[in-house]
Amino acid sequence: MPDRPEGTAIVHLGLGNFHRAHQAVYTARAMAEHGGPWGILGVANRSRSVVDAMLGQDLLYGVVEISPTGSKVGVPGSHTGVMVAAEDPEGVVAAIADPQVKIVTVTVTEHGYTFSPETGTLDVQSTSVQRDLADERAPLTTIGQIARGIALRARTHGAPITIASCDNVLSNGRRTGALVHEFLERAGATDVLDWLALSVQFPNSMVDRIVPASGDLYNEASSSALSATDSIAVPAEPFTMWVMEDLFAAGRPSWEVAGARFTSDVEPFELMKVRLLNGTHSLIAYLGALDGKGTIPDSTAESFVEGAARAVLVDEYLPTVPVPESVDIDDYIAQLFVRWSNSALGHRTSQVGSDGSVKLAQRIPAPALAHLRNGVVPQHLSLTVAAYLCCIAPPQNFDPGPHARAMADPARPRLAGLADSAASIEDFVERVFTDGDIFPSEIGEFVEFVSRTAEYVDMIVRHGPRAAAAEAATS
Ligand code: CS2
Repeated sequence: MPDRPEGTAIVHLGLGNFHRAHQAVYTARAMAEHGGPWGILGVANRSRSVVDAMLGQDLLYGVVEISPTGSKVGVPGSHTGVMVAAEDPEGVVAAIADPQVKIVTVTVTEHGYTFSPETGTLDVQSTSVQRDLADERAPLTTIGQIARGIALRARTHGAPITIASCDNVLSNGRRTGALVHEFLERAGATDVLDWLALSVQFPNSMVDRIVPASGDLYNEASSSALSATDSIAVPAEPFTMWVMEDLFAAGRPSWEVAGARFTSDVEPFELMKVRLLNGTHSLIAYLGALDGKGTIPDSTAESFVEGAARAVLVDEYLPTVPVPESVDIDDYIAQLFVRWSNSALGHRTSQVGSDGSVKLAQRIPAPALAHLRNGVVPQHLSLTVAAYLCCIAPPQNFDPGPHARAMADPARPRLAGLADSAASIEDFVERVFTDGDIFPSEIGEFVEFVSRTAEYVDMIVRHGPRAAAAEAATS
């Protein structure tokens, strides 16, 4: 079993599987090698389940690394405490303001940043954002918690701190910094803005590891490897990557001993990952789900899905990515297909397809606009949007199947409203681009992209995803 960390210098917001199989593992290795006070206070947003289980397991759990040739279990042991933000928001603010804390890491998914996908600024239409702006005591949004914690730090001791976003949001650090700044300004906390500029760093980062949902199978594997009951084992693929800017206001663990890379220019890594991996992942999930497939490997095994994935990746995403010099792109792409085919991992299409309204905003608009401005309609990006709409807001009389129905998405009611009141599929798709609050309005101005997307929706509804993918392949 790992040694207990020497202190708690990290607060982590978002105690989900990804954090537990990624940052927690890098931090444990760094502490095993070099020691340090880098224990993690893990903050779950709402749910008690992982928190209770961790408390019952001495804060330990197994990471079950799964490859088609077998699995191995590791125990990171980097947590020193756990709590639920919704039950104790003041406690979260106090933890961020604690002078011993040097870093706040964040994995709250794209959805957790409460920004408008259309404008990229704070979503002031959201009632939780409005509430957090008006009442400084018990913030419930992540940006509100960080902003209030930072303000308390500034007004009490002023020790510097780093806020490290680890989500698949482009320029995640800079974006978080801008949202925190905007929050403090709107909340009238302008007295702390100078301190914020001087004493808080928001490094950009690219994070990567496929981490499916937990399950009994993994708990059993972990429990038998550890000879102790583990009810919250995290499954993960062997591949893992973390590239970040070395901008830490108050030091950091030596994450490089676990393979993390530090660079002054993370953007090419972010673009490569968010477009080639995540963008293509979305298309695989939506086409696969519409074809009745429950998992990403089962979907990728269908040649029409594999073909569409390759086309969107190579022909439409890749030309928009400045490939980092240190990356052999052919290897990287080959590895992606191997990772997506890891059938032992069983990553669900419903998991990757969830929250598409916020994920697609990171993945589609910039590459689509790059092609559209060159006079080219990117067929597979259009197909991605169409397949997404068929899954989340299916036209009447179209059943997208159980895997699409299992996808969670905050935009479901809004899109369903647009679908119900639309005069036709074309009218619906037009309104998604103009009133859907998913894509920047500029995309909707390219009428050929909008009408192509409507044609793909129509094709999926009438003839299924295979026919739509065949059409995209020949267009
Ligand atoms: C996936 C990601 O759910 C999704 O949208 O594309 O969670 C993906 O598995 C990770 O980003 C891999 O690092």
